[in-house]
Amino acid sequence: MGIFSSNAERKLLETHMKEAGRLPPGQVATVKWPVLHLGDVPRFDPQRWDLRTTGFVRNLLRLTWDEFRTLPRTEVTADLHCVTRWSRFDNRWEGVSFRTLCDLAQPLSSATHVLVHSEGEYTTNVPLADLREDDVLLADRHDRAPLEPDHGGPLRLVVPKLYGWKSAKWVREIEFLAGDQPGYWERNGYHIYGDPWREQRFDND
Ligand SMILES: Nc1nc2c(c(=O)[nH]1)N[C@H]1C(S)=C(S)[C@@H](COP(=O)(O)O)O[C@H]1N2
Ligand SMILES: [Mo]
Repeated sequence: MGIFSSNAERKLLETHMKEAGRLPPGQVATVKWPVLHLGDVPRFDPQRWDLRTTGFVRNLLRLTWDEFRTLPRTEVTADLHCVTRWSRFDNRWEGVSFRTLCDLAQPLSSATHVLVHSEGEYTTNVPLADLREDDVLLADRHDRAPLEPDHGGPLRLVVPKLYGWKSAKWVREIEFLAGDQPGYWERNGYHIYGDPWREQRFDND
C-alpha cells in the first residue's frame, strides 16, 4: 500500500483499468474481495461431495472429489464483474476447464444451454457455447490457494465474460438443457444473459 491510502490505491487501479479498456460501464474497481451470496456457506464433506452431469447428455456422470481432482487442469487469470457494480481484476483461477467436463459428459446435439446447480437452491443458466470458451473453468483454487468456502470452495464455476452471478459457487450439478431456462436471479429480474460490457443487468436492459 506504501504512501497511498487504500482508497487512493483503489482509485489509481480504477483509472488504470478504465484506460486499459477493462472496466465495464457503470462499474467501480475493488482491491478487496467482497463475499456475495444468498443463504449459508455449505459445509464441505469430501467423502460425500459429488459433481453430476444431468439432462441432455450422453454420459450421466457422478464424479467424487477424488475423481474430480484427477482431471487435467488449467489456469486462467480473469476479471470478475458483479452486477452490484464492483469489479475485481486479475483473479488467478485454477481448476478444470469446462470443456474438459463437456468432453467427458458429451452433451447431446440438442443441448443448447446449461443450468448450473449449486449446493442449496441457487441455479444460473448459461448458453453452452459460452461455457465452451477457453477461459471458462470449474475452479478449486484462487490466487495460488485453495478456494475459500466463502468464495465457493470447494468448487465454483467461473465465467469471466458474464456478470458474477453466472459464476455459481459450490457447484454440484451441471444440467444440460434443450433450450434456455432461467436460473434463480434470472427468474427474479436479472438479465437472461448478463453481459457486463452491454450493461445487461436487469431483464429490460
Ligand atoms: N451458489 C451461489 N453462487 C453465487 C452467488 C450465490 O448467491 N449463490 N452469488 C453470485 C454473485 S451475485 C456474485 S457477484 C459472485 C460473487 O462471488 P464472490 O462472493 O466470490 O465474490 O458469486 C455468484 N455465485
Ligand atoms: Mo453479483
